[in-house]
Amino acid sequence: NFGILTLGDAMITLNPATTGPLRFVSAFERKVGGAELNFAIGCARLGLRSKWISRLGKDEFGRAIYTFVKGEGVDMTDVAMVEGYPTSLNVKEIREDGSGKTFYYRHQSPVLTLEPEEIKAEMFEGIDVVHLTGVFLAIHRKNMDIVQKVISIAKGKGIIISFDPNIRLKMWSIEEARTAYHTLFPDIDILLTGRDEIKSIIGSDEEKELTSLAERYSIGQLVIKDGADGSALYADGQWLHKEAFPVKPVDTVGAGDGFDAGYLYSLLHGYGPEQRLEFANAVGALVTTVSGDNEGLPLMEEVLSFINKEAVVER
Ligand code: KDG
Repeated sequence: NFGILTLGDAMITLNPATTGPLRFVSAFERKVGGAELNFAIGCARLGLRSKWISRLGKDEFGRAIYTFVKGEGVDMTDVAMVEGYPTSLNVKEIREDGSGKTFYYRHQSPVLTLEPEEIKAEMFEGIDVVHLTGVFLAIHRKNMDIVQKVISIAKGKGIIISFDPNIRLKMWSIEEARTAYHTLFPDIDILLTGRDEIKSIIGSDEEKELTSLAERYSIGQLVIKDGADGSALYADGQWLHKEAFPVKPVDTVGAGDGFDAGYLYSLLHGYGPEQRLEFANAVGALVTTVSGDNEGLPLMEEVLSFINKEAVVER
């Protein structure tokens, strides 16, 4: 079986019980979130060996996340619980159309205790893809050193490097984000990014500009996530588009993480370019049909029956 590795912060997500502006919401459901963690869970549900490097607070919320993630079958060998840093918190606001806003309480994130020296070659055993995202980079400037250590070990072992900018302008400025992304682009094999996101990074989402980004940095696969408009891939000198599956979204948060998991799963399993986009679109679409950042991440059989429009026997 194939193995993927990612690293990043986890959060307790407080999901509003009602839609509308947060200041009028008085009841919440306690859930779990974090972009890289959602991705790791998505990979595990699809059946990949999924490893997540992280730090959690040594507190009740940290314990809740630990148990939940372990239950999802994610390899947590390199997740430690640390004193003095509370587990991060994310309070969500959800509007009637499923779109959302995020309010972070993560200024003292436990991942701040992670040091580059703790990243060791043996953590990469059996790993085929390393998936990094901009959220981890946005937490603290020093995380760039950790990411570069990860990349240098991975490259030495011939591991594929995948990157999702996952821009979070509540956590850093567009200028800081751009500088960090451009530092990493030369090392990236697969770039998975949202259309609006890449537009804010390079100033355009025109095919010509996107092509020259991929060519300039030798990014072998540039994947554009376009939500309800599907997705596109630039690889081997060609563009390919795939339409989205029509769904009624209830919560779009986490769909991009699911898409990434679906794309990398299908790549590792030898799917062709069009099938990769179709599979990733399906995973992303399914995520939006369930409330929560990762509850909608599908099992393999759910993706297949969704794509093949099979009737599911419920009782
Ligand atoms: O991609 C989904 C994540 O954004 C969510 O689970 C939590 O905002 C979050 C983050 O920064 O990881």
